[in-house]
Amino acid sequence: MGCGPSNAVVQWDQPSANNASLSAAKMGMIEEIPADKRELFQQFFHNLDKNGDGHITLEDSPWAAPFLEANDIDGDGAVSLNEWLFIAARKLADDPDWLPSGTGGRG
Ligand SMILES: [Ca+2]
Ligand SMILES: [Ca+2]
Repeated sequence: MGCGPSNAVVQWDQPSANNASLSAAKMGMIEEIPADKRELFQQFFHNLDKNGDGHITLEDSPWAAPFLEANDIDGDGAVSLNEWLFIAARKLADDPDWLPSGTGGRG
């Protein structure tokens, strides 16, 4: 009868093949981010990703330029969620209380 074959669920928060530009070691650092902070970082990322395509690029906003410079590990002109989480993990390793500041300036 009417059995619809629709199981296509996109799991953006799982490291997937086309988002795996980071080495296993780097992914390991991401794994070590405490769950609550990780959620916060993901939220931060998605706030910055204005067009919601899963990458921070200049298309999202002019402020993205310095963000790209600081966080674009593989130099492809976009910061993926994994890249951002890795940077965040590195910051956390230095300072366990580190939090991303300001989401796009004041005013
Ligand atoms: Ca974007
Ligand atoms: Ca990149």
